Amino acid sequence: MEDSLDLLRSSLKTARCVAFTGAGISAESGVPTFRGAGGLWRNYSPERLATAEAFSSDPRLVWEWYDWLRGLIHAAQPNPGHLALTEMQRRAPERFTLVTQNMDGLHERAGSQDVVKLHGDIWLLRCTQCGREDRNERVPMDPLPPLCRCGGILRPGIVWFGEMLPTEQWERALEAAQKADVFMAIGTSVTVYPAAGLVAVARESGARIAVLNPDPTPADEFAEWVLRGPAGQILPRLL
Ligand code: BJW
Ligand code: ZN
Repeated sequence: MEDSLDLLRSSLKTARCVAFTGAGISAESGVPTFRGAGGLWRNYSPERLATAEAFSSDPRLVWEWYDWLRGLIHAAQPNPGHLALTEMQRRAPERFTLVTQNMDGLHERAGSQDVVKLHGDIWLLRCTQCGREDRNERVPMDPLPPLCRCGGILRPGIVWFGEMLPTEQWERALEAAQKADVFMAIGTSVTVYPAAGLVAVARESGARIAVLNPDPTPADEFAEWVLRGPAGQILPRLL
């Protein structure tokens, strides 16, 4: 592990780098991951809560879930993993792109800039009737479901299963993956597409892959560096 860390650290000094993060980077902030031990979806089924169909059939039930999650995220703080990525970007902004699947906003709260957000933002609300989008950080939300000034029901501005990723964000992520020399998959199970496909895009475009995760992932077989452990401990050691 030490050797791997040293080699990756020295490659990062000159490489064009993409940090591709998932729920695992926020685990040490107390935000549960989706899958795996302690994952949210061991007890709650994604089909019941994370689709547009579930939302239109029972918006209040789905909102009760996200209201709970917003409360939990609101109380959380960025951890040393988020802060290390902010520092990497600060040192070489022209060579560094942060692409996240997370909707919790902890990267921004850690000071990261221009974060490419593939799965939306839990603090953005979008009207299902007029499309108006507003930032809303109220915790807890009242009433549930929240209503737009046009009377339409507001939904969280996140990407549910079966929905398209935001086009501009996806294109930025693709371009960054294609241009990367080093692509780090951090705290993600690399199972949800199309985001997970960025690892293969980067690799086919010539990037060297690093995986930072306490558990195995499907990206490990392509990886030059597999660093097993919590992101909050590994990332600061790459600085
Ligand atoms: C640590 C740690 C520590 C723990 N340190 N690590 C191609 C092939 C197959 C399927 C599809 C495909 N294309 C599309 C699909 C369907 C679907 C999909 O991918 N399904 C798969 C599950 C099979 N994809 C979609 O539907 C996407 N849309 C789409 O493709 O549109 C086109 C289309 C339109 C119409 C019809 C068909 C296609 C949209 C995907 C949206 C995902 N949204 C969610 C949020 C749900 C709502 C909510 O938030 O409640 O995004 S799902 C959920 O998973 C969330 C995450 O961003 C995403 C990824 O999860 P992530 O981040 O990897 O977390 P975990 O929990 O899986 O893993 C955590 C990891 O951390 C683990 O590995 C731990 O070991 C590790 N860890 N502690 C570091 N301290
Ligand atoms: Zn509206």
